[in-house]
Amino acid sequence: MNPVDANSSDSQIARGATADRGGVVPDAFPWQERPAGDKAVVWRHSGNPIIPRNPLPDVHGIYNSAVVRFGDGYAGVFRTEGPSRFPLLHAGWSEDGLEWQIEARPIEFSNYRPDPSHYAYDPRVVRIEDWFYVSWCGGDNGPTISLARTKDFRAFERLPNAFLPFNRNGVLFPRRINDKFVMLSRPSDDGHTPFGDIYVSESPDMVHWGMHRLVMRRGGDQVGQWWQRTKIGAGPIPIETPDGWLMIYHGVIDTCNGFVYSMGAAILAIDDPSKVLYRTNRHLLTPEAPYETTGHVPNVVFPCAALHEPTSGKLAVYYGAADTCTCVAYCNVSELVEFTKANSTVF
Ligand code: BMA
Repeated sequence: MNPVDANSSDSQIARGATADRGGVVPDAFPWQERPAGDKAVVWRHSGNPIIPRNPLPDVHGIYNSAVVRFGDGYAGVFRTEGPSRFPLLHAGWSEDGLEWQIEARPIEFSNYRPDPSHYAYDPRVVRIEDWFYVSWCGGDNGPTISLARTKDFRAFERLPNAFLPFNRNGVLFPRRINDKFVMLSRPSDDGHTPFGDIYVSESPDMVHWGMHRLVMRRGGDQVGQWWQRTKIGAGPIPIETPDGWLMIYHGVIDTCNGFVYSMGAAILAIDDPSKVLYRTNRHLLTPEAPYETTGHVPNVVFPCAALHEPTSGKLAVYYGAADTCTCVAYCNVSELVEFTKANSTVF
């Protein structure tokens, strides 16, 4: 079904992963200090991309992917594309969060009848109670939010799709809120959607979803900003802070030369994430590095995951660059919260 798995059955090391690991701290949390003289609230890993072009035989790109802590290290679900350009999900493993071993075969789901038309991309992964849940954009008569769960990243069980087509960027919160599972999503169309606002929905059981509410709209023209005027979508799993849920998201401007995807942040009320308390009125990271401006789709910074070390506040954000490779950027959670509060326009 997928050319990715045509030639091999063994796991393989994603080639070229980070030669530069000078800043990695001994507990193997992926981290580098902010470069001297750099005042930005978010800074790039110096060995980006951590998963470069052509990382595996018959895979020309791994990007927009999700990672979590697992055991003594990390596990993840990765978006791969080979010569068919048909996106599928592969599991992967890492000891340090930077050098990844990606399974050569796509994930096979139980409780699911494989369908060669069902594409899968832009996964997010979160641990809630005893399970790791995976949400992604699944093609099922159009893009919608698909769900699965796993305990070991080897056996994955499909759950029903959460929503009707068309929807993208399904992002679960890491715990129940008011006793309900909660998910952000972005209703869309069947193409390269030229619009999109973030909504929140709830479920008692990860199967039945409802109570859909608007969280925040695209826009910004009326308040003097354009970087998120065309569409927005939630990125990594929201992070719980004393000020609220820190939601990193992507914002898009449509230019005469196509979409430009940047990274921003918002803070949502802890007990009611449909309430936006703060929202950055400037982007945190925008395509500037060569691997972000050049690739299969130029000018894309697309965050899908973050690893958080609560004691130090270190945050490693994983993002797809130019729909071609996987990158990391760093920040400190309390600095990012303060920046978001100090540079906020809620509209
Ligand atoms: C979105 C999704 C993402 C992609 C982005 C930029 O609509 O398809 O997977 O990174 O466009 O091409």
